[in-house]
Amino acid sequence: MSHNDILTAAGFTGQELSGGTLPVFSPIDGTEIARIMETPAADMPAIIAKSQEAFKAWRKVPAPRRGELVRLLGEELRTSKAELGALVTLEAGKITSEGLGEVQEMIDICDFAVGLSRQLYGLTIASERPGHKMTETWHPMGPCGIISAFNFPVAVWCWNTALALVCGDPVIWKPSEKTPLTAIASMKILARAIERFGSDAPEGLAQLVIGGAGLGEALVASKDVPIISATGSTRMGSIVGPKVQARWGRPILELGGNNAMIVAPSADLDMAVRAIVFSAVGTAGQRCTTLRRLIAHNSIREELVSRLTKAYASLPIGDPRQATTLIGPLIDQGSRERMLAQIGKAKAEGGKVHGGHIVTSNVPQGGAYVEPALVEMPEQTDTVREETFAPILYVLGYDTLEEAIGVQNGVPQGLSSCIFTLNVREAETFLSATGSDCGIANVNIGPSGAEIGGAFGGEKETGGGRESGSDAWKGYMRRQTSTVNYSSELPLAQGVKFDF
Ligand code: UN1
Repeated sequence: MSHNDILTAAGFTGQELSGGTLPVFSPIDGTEIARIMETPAADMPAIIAKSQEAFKAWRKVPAPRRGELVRLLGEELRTSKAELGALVTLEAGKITSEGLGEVQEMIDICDFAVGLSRQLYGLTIASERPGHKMTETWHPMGPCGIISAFNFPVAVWCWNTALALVCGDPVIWKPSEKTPLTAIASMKILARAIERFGSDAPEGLAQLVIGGAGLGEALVASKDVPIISATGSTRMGSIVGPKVQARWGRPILELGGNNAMIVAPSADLDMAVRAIVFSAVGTAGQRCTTLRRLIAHNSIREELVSRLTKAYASLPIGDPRQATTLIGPLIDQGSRERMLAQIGKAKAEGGKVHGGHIVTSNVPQGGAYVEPALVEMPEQTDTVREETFAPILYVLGYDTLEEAIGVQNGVPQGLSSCIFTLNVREAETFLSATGSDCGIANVNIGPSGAEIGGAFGGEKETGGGRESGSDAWKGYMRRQTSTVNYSSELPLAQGVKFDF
């Protein structure tokens, strides 16, 4: 499909796509596909005030009824999956299957949140006093600001929005400046769900702001936006986190990853190779969960590298709209320059580089296409410790599992990790308190492509936030502990006497 066909199928009119100030480019060929209107920074106070108004109404709607809106959103997403998936491909450059997969991730989290809307369980707690009852209840928290990145332009919004909505919180979304069209299209899909849902949904329940960092700063600075869920670089998070905390807001941060795989001597190498290739080069290495470090036992390291270089050479690189393509473009030329610069630095540190060249033949001109790089390193250098948002896989060797776990944990980031082994002692050690220090630790599965049912996020410079499944919903609500005295006495806790 041509650029225009994709835009039209996603419901855009010519008028919406022109006359604004924010240029939008397709990474497929670098062409400008729209110039859209930006939200004036001066509008932010009114937008936040509207969200606060919406909160006053939405928190009174029973949670299962709030879940009905999310159910309808899931239904609308099912209907629009092909069109939105294609738009993700056009605007973010993801291959077709991954564009569709991203929309599926939205649908999945909607399903999860619908169930959750009837399960926002609190606790009853044994009171030490006679005739007393203690309970813990979860209440809506208030507007949730969502700052999302280009690489998962819609799924991350949906993780946050589906949970926030069932939890009783309105949302204000500031997407990446590189991917505003997928955001506008997602909001149209949500608008259709709201239309069907009816008047229980207050105006301003979900708002979108389009433009630069100033808009995000307004959300981050406002006491009226108690939750800020931000996905992006560690640099961004190191600014956002402290600012939100300084005004006693709650940051949910999902920042950089530098994800590793340990390949042990007993590993099923055929499976490991498949997992490595998908997680290192899928999404052109632009997932926060992308495999960036391969820690291979020295007895199998050479064989693994030789299998991988062969596999890498066979990967179809090109137009992400073609069904056979596995590696699409990087988001832009700047990204490609950063990749090449990091490869140069790794070389200077003693790295032996396979691949990593610019690709210009058999790809659409104007896009930033690259061969994925495999870089054998003598040790875990400064360059290896940095996250580069591109398909560079550093290969390191090890002799003992303890050493491998040390290397795995020896980076500032702590998002995802995995081990390939058939040895239960090694697997369980890796998952134990002395094993991986990451938020996600897998066995015989790569580090990327997590299901929505688990809590998603990581430690250290990854920011500590959790989104998506498990009990991540608690991050979107406030906890209230209540003690009710149904006796006719007034005993004090801890046996304190205060008679007068
Ligand atoms: C991200 O790259 O910001 O686990 C999110 C994964 C996806 C989500 C990635 N489910 O790779």
